[in-house]
Amino acid sequence: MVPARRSVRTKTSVVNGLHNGLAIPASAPALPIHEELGLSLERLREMFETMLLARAVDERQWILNRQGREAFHISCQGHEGSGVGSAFALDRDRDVMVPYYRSLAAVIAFGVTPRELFLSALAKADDPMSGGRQMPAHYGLARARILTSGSPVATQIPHATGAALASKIRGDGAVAITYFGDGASSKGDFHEGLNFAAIHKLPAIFLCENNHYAISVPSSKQMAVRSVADRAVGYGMFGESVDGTDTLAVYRAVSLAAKRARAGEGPTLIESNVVRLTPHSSDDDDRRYRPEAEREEARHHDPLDVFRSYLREHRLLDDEGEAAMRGRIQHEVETALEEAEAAALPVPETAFDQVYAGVRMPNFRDALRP
Ligand SMILES: Cc1ncc(C[n+]2csc(CCOP(=O)(O)OP(=O)(O)O)c2C)c(N)n1
Repeated sequence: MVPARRSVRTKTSVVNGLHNGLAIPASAPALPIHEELGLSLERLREMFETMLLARAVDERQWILNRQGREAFHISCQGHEGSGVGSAFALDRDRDVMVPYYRSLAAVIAFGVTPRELFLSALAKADDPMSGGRQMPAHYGLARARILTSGSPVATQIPHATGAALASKIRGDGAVAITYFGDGASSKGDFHEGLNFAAIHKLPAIFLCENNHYAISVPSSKQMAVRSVADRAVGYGMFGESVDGTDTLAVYRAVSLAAKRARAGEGPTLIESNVVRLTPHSSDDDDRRYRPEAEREEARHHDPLDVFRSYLREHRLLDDEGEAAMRGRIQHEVETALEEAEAAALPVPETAFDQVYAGVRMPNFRDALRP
């Protein structure tokens, strides 16, 4: 199954009388999309470089996993355009991100560094996400305004609603965005989080990255609606379905959602149709449940290729520019990994620190000493 190449607005937009589209008169000459969106050349290149960096970190993590150095990996490959397009549409000095395990590109765009990501992947003591206590890909960093993640699917959705409520109470103009998959949209947390946010007109953006699978379960087996965005009408909020392999389409949808949120018009549900270019995680084999033709088709919708083609077509990127980006990224990833590998592992006696208040880890080494 490949992502639907469509942009659907649900009936909610009509019900709420909301307008989703830039106010360009029909007679105006068509501008390139990035100009219409007000994106500078520098910003576009930054977006592309962030996508390339996310892919490079991700690919290195697969190698670390296969070498037995990283316990587990869950990939963002195919989700980079959605992560970067959405994060760049927000204000990272003000807004709050509530990510999920495929949000590697989004968290990099919000300021998490490759060194921090490798410290976390290798469960080192200086891992700023959890000091080596969480599994890899459980992102969270106060400095970058990223809420910590839990493992149960969809629990981050009501957390984002809470962050949006806090913003409304404080009146600080912050928007909370949360990311999740199509499978998560069938959980109770999704219903509770969206319902509450819509009732209270909270500044929240619910971004469903629909890669059309929940591990091995195709989306047709877990929802009867055509699009996750169709569910928005049931909550009385704006809903939109976009091609999530198109970075600029996601940028546009999230920019408009943020504008509505800051104007007090409430939350938005966006379905971002992406591709999953890898198995669900390092621990399954998707050849057991996905036909090869379908996996091959997904590779033709790689968001990196989609964005590169756009930049090339508009002469915004040449061979030299791309080679320079790739060189910088290779150096950054190598250096970050070297530093993370040289860093210390957590001391066993600290295992309960920050996990249970007032509980000390028994000193097993002394206890087991003959
Ligand atoms: C409550 C709960 N049930 C099951 C799991 C195991 N699990 C981890 S990821 C996942 C699939 C989620 O699929 P989806 O929401 O579509 O996201 P995707 O991985 O496709 O991006 C499942 C079932 C879990 N972590 N939590």
